[in-house]
Amino acid sequence: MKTATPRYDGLRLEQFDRAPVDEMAEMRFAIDRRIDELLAVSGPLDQLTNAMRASALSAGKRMRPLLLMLVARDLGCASKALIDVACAVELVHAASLILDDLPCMDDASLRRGKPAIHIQFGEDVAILASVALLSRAFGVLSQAQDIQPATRARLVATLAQTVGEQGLVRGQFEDLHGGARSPEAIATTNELKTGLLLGVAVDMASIICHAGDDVAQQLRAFALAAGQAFQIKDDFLDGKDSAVTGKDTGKDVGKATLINTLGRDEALRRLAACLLEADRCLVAAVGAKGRTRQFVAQLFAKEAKAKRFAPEPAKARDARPNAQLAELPLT
Ligand code: GRG
Repeated sequence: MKTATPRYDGLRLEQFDRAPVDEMAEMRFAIDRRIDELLAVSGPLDQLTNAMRASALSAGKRMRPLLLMLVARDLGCASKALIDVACAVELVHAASLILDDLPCMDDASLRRGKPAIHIQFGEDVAILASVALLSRAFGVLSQAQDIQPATRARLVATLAQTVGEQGLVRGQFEDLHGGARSPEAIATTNELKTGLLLGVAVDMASIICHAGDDVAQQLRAFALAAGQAFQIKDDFLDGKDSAVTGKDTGKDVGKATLINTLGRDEALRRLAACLLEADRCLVAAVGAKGRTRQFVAQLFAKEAKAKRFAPEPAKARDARPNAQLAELPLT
């Protein structure tokens, strides 16, 4: 029996009083500029440094650091530590993408519209660059300014747990070695390899901003649900033209993904249900007018426009993002 697709009202962009596209563009710019500084050339400008910089500074969405900074903003917090902590999370993400693309893992040749790092610099340099980026991330965190030592230690421990044996690494291991498995097992893998890094971004915002336990829990639940939705969206991109996605096409053929296991319609239904849950938790944590909510709405604007995704009366379905928002690189 077919289940009805849940409606996700958080996707109606027009409900926000102002489209702070400049504010988000400024945040992105500040993140890129700070990563550029954090990876400044200290020794010779050799292939290792070039590979680290090419990976971290190439044209990604900066979703994780933006999430951290937007959640902090929604919590009314403007700590000077935020930008460095946000960049540390992005460095971990960059390190993970390098490893993910290696021939022994996903064997991808295209990333963010450019040859993968191992194609540009060789496998040996790619692995070393990944380890160096990971190490740099923890170094940045350990030196974050304007933050109590105990808080800093908590941030380091939280990120270490997220990356390690029970975190991203476990998720990648399951992805490579888990074989055919149930939708629930696939969702668990997705949570480990994608959700946890979004989760840690909002956890770190909660820690720095001294959010109460209830709010922190709702924010984490939001991030994990959004992570599930995002991984399904990412899986859908696998079938799209690489000129549009900047990634290889067809890497998921024969892989245990929710689309391959459940079919496209049911996967889309799950995506909508996860977004609905993410939105409910986010609104419960920081209210309906937050910037994070708008960011999520932008990320999923294309899905919101898909008729099958949110079958509802034409009037309520008018979810066209304004022209400025549509310009953001959100593929
Ligand atoms: C030791 C850091 C480390 C990791 C080891 C390789 C590995 C374990 C994990 C890989 C996990 C991985 C790559 C998951 C995919 C997550 C995902 C959906 C990536 C795409 O994220 P976007 O769309 O990418 O935010 P951009 O390019 O916009 O940054």
